[in-house]
Amino acid sequence: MTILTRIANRPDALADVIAVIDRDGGVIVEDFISQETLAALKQDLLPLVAAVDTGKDDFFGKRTRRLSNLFAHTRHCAGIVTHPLFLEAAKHFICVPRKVWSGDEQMTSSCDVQIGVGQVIQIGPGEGAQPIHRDDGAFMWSRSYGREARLQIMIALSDFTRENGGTLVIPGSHKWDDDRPPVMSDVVSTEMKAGSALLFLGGTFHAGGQNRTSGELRTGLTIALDASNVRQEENLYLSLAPERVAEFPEQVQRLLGWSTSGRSLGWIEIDGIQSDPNELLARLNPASAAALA
Ligand SMILES: O=C(O)CCC(=O)C(=O)O
Ligand SMILES: [Fe+2]
Repeated sequence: MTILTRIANRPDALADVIAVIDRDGGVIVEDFISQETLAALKQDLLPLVAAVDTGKDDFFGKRTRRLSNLFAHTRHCAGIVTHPLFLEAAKHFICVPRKVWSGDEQMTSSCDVQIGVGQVIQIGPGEGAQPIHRDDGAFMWSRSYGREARLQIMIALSDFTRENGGTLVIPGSHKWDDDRPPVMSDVVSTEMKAGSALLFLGGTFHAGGQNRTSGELRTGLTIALDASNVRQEENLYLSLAPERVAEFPEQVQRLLGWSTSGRSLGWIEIDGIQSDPNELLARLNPASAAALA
């Protein structure tokens, strides 16, 4: 396959969207947002993106800017996460019931979906291709589970082209086993107009593309809907005030969840950088700051 399948944004398109994602691991939905929403998102977010620093390594991109915490900056993401072609497709792939035992009773258990991350990703001229990866690698998800933990959307805020770094996708790779490596010769570029969107599974190999242009910014807005069971049982972020957490030794703070898992889960954006949340506590509690230093 050399191009991704495109589907028009119509209310009756859900079955087609699901069928193509099931087959290819990803699909382009054309005109996913209206031109008014596109303009409003750009107005709210692009000045903030311009103000953040670029990434510091090849994964985050030394010529790539990322703005997180999107719901703090704009109201226009609400219609994205509730759009039926995204939300219902996410539920279809993620909220697959399974049987669990409670005493001698076998019951059906399921999960919901929740927002796992939201980011504007702006790839600047001269940026190389990101290493090809599966985003559910952060959850240590395995293909052997036979189920998905994430459906992600990448909305084009600028046009996405092969030259400016349109997201690279390996169609069908959500069905590969854990040992099969991704290779560049299998990728296809996501080419779509501003306002259109790529939907892809957490198990689909993909990467930010190389920006070979001399002056074009490739700007995308991505949001992940994730399995809501991938979380702490007790919501300690709400039940303990940060000031209370800061009173404990750093080791306990981290056990309470104020930490990252690997480098990709549990981070908080501080000064435009995806940071260890323990840094926030360190600011509340100088003793903990000394321990971190
Ligand atoms: O910017 C893109 O097209 C994809 C970025 C990505 O996959 C990531 O940062 O995990
Ligand atoms: Fe990714």
